Amino acid sequence: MPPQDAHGVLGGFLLGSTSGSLPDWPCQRLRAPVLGESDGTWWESWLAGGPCDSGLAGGLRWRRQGDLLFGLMEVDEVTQDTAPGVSPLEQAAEQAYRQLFDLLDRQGLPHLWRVWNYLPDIHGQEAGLERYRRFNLGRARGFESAARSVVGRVPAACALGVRAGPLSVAFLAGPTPAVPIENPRQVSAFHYPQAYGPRSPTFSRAALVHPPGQEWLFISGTASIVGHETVHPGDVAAQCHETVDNLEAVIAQANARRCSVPAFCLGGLGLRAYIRHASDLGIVREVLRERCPDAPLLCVQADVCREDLLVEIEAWGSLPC
Ligand code: 3EB
Repeated sequence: MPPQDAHGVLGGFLLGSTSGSLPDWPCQRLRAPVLGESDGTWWESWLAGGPCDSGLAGGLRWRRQGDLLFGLMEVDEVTQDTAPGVSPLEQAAEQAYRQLFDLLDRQGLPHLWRVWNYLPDIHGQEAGLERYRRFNLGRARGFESAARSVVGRVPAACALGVRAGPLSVAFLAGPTPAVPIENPRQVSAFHYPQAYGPRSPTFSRAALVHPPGQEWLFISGTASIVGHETVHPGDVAAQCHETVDNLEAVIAQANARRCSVPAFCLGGLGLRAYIRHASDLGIVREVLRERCPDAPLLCVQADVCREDLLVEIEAWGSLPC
């Protein structure tokens, strides 16, 4: 059953299988198997805590409570009328981000805090380029057409391959800039060399954001990358340890910039792990049980955006401030 709240739900996610109908709030549906949960279905929602405004604009569904906005844009690639030399996915990504930024401007909430990107067949080829790289081309163009920077002040994000469905982009935005956080162990993704595609991915390693009286930390999808290179190819346990080292490095950077009195720590964050091979679930859980036994963990089967990455972990936490 979709979660309900007396004051309403701002938006959220449905992961795994469902036969029922979708709720009336914007719900990002991930066609990705939930691993190790008994009925294979997982709901997550952002509670609104008060009356919401909502709307539908050019296929983008949104809901707003106070100065917090959740939106969901799903773009069917097959209905794309593409310009010459632009692939359908690239066009879909550009369109999704254009509409997203249009909405932010209309709502007077210009700051994009966190984006969740999902697409089918992420490693497939489209017009001679891997689809994830096509997505990066379209995303970067969407940022630029809305006069947003593609380096530095960019949101926290994830981008994963799922089994089916449209290009799906969900987001949270607010009235204040996010404080972007980078990882000193890694080259910033927006500065990845051309070897990873003609346009770099547009995300920061984490973002600190400040709803009234609170400080939220969004850590982007984090993987076994040091510098710009994948380390420990083929070794899921070692990739998991390296990923946790990266998460800890990002948390340390975030803590140096935080305003809350208590510090963020890994055990106090909620984790979502994307696992390429469902058969690796046991190993991933074992490493995470050893490194951060207190952190709530949801595991999902999905394709991480480099073929040699076996696992990716994202995190979210909140403190009073
Ligand atoms: C990486 O560190 C792994 O394209 O939005 C992580 C988080 C990754 C976000 C994105 C990609 C994205 O490069 C992949």
